[in-house]
Amino acid sequence: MIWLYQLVFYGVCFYLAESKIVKPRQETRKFPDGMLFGAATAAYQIEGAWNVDGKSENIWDRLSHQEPCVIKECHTGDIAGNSYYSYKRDVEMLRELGLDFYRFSLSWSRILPTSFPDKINAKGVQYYNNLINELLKYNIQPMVTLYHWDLPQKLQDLGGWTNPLIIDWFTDYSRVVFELFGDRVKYWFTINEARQICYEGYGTGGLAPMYNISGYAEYLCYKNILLAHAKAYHLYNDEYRSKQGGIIGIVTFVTWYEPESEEHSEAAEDMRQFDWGVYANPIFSKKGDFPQVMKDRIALKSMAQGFPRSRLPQFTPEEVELVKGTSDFFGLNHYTTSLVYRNESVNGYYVSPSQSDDVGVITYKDSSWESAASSWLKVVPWGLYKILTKIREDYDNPPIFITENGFSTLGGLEDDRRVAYYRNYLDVILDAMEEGSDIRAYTAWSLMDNFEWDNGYTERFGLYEVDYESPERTRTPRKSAYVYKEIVRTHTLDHHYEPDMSVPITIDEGH
Ligand code: PNW
Repeated sequence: MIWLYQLVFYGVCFYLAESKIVKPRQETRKFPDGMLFGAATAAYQIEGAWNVDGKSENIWDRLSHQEPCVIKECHTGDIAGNSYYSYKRDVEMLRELGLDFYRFSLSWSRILPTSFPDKINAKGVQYYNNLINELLKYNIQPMVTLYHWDLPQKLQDLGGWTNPLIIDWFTDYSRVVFELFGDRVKYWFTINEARQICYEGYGTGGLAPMYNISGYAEYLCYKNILLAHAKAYHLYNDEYRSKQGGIIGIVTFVTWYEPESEEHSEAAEDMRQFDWGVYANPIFSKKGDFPQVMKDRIALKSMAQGFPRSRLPQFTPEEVELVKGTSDFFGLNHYTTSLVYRNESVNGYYVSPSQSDDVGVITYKDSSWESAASSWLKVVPWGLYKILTKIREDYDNPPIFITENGFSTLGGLEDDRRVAYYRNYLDVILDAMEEGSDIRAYTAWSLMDNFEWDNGYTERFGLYEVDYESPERTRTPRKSAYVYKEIVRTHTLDHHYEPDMSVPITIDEGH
């Protein structure tokens, strides 16, 4: 009789596991040995020293000094995390965590104060040489972003990313950077989050330079930024790759858009294409070019609105070829998920023309989803799983570098909700890997608290807390730092590991 019960019991367990109703989440799961773990920051968010040693003004300096102030609590990046002076402590933190790499960005206006290569600022270069050499001394790979939002102000005065000349300006800057640092830097990211630069910077006014010219300016930016990226890629590929031996790609901000219900699945796909397919399709798809739905929709609307041509500029066939395939990996920044439903009618809800009107959907977050301190950041791990699956299927399973993922709080060392966020997102990364996704690297955003753009220092993303009251901007590890360290050390995800925070975090042997 017992055997019959046992048979039924195991049968039920097997059914539940197979049907994924119950996922065996309690076991400890292992990452492959070769998987790289790191943490990220960006120049303007941590460096400070905004006007010393020859650095010139960039668009975030200008914006944060504007009066009346537009940044929360009138914060600026003038001192930020003071990393221009504290970079040795930053590297020490990376060693404490036992990380394989550090993703940081270069300040264009620190290296080229005129914006152009006529003058190279030796002191700015020295800072990055010091940082890179300090990292390499401890076997930590520098992964370097050329552009993380801090455009030299002079180039903005000339139209910034809406002026096609920026394709050359960015390529010239890239050449300087490959020449200066390429002997030691083997991982390059051209552009961080073109979506935020173009759509938030020129379309909706959320980020510097805070233009509000949606339906037009961001579309100019999309084309220019893709071409600038592609030219920098080809420059590296043709002139530096063989002698320097690194890899290079772009970093795309990917939100998962889930249809509110089955009938809105086309609306959700439209939104994905307008939001990030706009960068991924030209680079990673077989056909290249902007997504067809964008080309068709914007052309149609433009005609109806009385424009003589589409507001979305076209790529020539040569440009399509130039952009296609220009990333050695998919650099993926991911934080959150939104719900979508179709809404064709503008009815005063959206101005027309605008990108929102062009895409014709409404997005929102489920009120039951757990929220971070950032209002846009809701905890939805299955969204990342769906993204990883879609990238694998749509773009022929490219190698993926997760270049950012993280959670914001209002501060405090006991950051259990950040710990849970990391564990739950890493769990779905393992799910996707088991199903064939080629994920090579994972990057926590952020190594430490930093200037969270228009939110100043109010929202905290750091594994290390920064004390903005202390002149040296003292850094203290949070619970998440202890937990991340253990994940990296063991290459294992153990949901039950509890660190002893009374023991100081120290550098393990070999780091
Ligand atoms: C990314 N949003 O930015 C950036 O790469 C980082 O510099 C930034 O600190 C980090 O994510 C955390 O925000 C975003 O409002 C900023 O949707 C805002 C949004 C998305 C990404």
